[in-house]
Amino acid sequence: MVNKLTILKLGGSAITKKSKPLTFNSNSVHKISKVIKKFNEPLIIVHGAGSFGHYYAKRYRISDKPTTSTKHVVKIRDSMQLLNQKIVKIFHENQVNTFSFSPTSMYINKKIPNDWKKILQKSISFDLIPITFGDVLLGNNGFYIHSGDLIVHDLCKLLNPKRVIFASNIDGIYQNPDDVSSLIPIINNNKNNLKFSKLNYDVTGGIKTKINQSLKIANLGIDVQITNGLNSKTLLKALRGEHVGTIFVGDKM
Ligand code: IP8
Repeated sequence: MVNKLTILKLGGSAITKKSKPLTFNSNSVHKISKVIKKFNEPLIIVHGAGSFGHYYAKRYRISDKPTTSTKHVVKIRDSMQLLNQKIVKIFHENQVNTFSFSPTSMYINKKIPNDWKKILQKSISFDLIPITFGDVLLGNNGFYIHSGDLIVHDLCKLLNPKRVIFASNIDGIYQNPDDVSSLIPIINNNKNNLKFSKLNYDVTGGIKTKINQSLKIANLGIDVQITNGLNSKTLLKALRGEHVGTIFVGDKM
């Protein structure tokens, strides 16, 4: 069962309106849930924070340094739980049965303990889709932001899925983001055919992180596909293993 598993990361840009604080994209989540309904294979979903958690993380300037402020922690946690509830509610309305886990319950000392392998596999064997999300976690120096992308990487180490899909609001990785014809179809990790320095991206943007995480997962021997979660057709194709967007070919280093 395990190697049939797909992990889907729903980026914040596919589930919230990123430019408007605390604004949920219910239309998009309805469409995504209909795609998932058609995909009858073992699945785990991790979702991002979008204009919910990231709004507060930026406002309180704790995106990359821990906080000890209870007010900050409460605001972020509340916003992420609210976002998760909104997503799960729409999934359930569309008969996509999920089982939601808070990352605070999954992590001990920045790791997901092995026992979670059984818990997740068992949930999947009951035809449930485990769902979790980027959140604020307790570390040694206070609470810190833990991205859903890192959770995907940790789940890959634990469960060795056959494929990871990152669905956001872009069709894939472009050599030049202003030129739609420059989409990179395949990134072969070992051949290092991706030259970061040549990519015309703002290094502080989310794409650079996405590329780094995708490379790390591909290094575990798992294929990673970047696709557009706002496009139902390509999302379903990606889930079914058809080549859309950009594929990072899994290859153990
Ligand atoms: O959107 C970030 O998760 P991401 C989590 O997956 C918070 O990077 C709370 C900002």
